Amino acid sequence: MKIDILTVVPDLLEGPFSHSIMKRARDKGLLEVNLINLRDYTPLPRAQVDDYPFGGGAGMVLMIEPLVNAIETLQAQTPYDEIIYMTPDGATFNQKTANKLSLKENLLIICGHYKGIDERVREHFVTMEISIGDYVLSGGELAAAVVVDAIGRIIPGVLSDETSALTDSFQDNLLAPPVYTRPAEFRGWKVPEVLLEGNHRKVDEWRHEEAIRRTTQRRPDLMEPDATKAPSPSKDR
Ligand code: 6GU
Repeated sequence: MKIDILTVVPDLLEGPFSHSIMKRARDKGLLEVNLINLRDYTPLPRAQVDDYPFGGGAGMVLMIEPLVNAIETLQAQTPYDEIIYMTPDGATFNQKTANKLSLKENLLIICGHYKGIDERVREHFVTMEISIGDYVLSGGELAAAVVVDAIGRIIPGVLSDETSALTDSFQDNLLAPPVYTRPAEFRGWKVPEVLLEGNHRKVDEWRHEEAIRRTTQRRPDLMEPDATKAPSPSKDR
């Protein structure tokens, strides 16, 4: 899978995909992430990419010319399945959307900055608009990092234990159960006995019960009949 990310601050995105699981996905050739600097595509002097909003008001707007020049140049090389614009007024990102996007071949992600991008780019090029939650970030880059991480880790073959993404929180509308590792006792605090007994059926049962208990306590909204359509779960595991 290839993900191209169009941004005015590519430096912000160098870090997130160069470590841990994302690094492994890229090293294995399962995920290609390209950072594309919008400033390389402006026809304007001094690498200008933003301008004042028509009608006045605070903040700057990313201009249509560099954006369209970049998008069309990239489109000539890659048939994108989706052109995604990261924006707080987009649809809230969740596991279901991550699962769906992880099956695509080529994605282009556009990161807005300042006040956003010229609306005509959204009308004529963008196919999907994503927010990562109800708060405002100073740009789409950190949100794009979140989305690419969530997608990248579930690409088949990325996780060494193939089943481990399936047991994540949210994959079955349940939060994940508690986990423990050695030592079995620390300061008198003991690991649940069932995990030490080696009975895999009993372990599975215990984990399922704990997942239900945890979800009922913390996120009862996920347990509702329609939970697949629930607004984005915001808590990790
Ligand atoms: Cl995608 N962008 C910005 N700028 N702020 C956000 C967001 C995106 N999602 C939540 N807040």
